[in-house]
Amino acid sequence: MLNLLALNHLGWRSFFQQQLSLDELEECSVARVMEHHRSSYELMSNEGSMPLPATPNYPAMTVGDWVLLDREHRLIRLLERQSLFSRKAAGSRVTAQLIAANVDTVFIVCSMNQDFSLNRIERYLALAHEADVEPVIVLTKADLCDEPEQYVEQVRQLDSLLMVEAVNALDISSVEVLIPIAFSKSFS
Ligand SMILES: Nc1nc2c(ncn2[C@@H]2O[C@H](COP(=O)(O)OP(=O)(O)O)[C@@H](O)[C@H]2O)c(=O)[nH]1
Ligand SMILES: [Mg+2]
Repeated sequence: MLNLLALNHLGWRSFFQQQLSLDELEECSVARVMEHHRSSYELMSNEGSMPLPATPNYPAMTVGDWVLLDREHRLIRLLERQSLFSRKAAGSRVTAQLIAANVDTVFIVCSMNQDFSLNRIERYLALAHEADVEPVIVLTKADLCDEPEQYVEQVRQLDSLLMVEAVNALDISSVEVLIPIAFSKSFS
């Protein structure tokens, strides 16, 4: 039987649970891919971490993926992803290189000084949208900047619904505003 409380902390959601049959809920276990090595994956489940040796017939998996395992911790199947960051592999037109799966929120960080670039923020926003991941723009060095509002306004012009936070990254009480945003998708 799945220990849902522990799994929720690993990012388990109803979206994944709905992919399991009642028998699978009773008989199997689920785990999340934490690391991807050359010949194995490192998984985390509510029983702790465990290696999964890679075999050629496995589907392509990446960090963040959820897998269904049998009692002997063998792979039954890869669960459908809620989101996926990938890029075209170098030198290949067809193979995608998987970067991370099932990310809820991505923070796009840019400092409010001469390095500030609306174009760069837009490029990252496009990647987030392509991946189906909620973007949050984090503008740093608010303490060194005369008019942080002016930068926030520029970003808002891209998309009025976009979440934008101006912070002093060196001040915990300032960065704290990001905590509820990071966890807003948990337990849903
Ligand atoms: N005062 C202040 N310093 C910061 C802030 N964010 C980063 N730094 C410092 O700036 C330096 C470069 O940090 P980094 O995060 O790479 O910022 P970047 O300049 O945008 O690349 C480091 O010494 C950080 O400690 C901030 O919000 N306020
Ligand atoms: Mg830097």
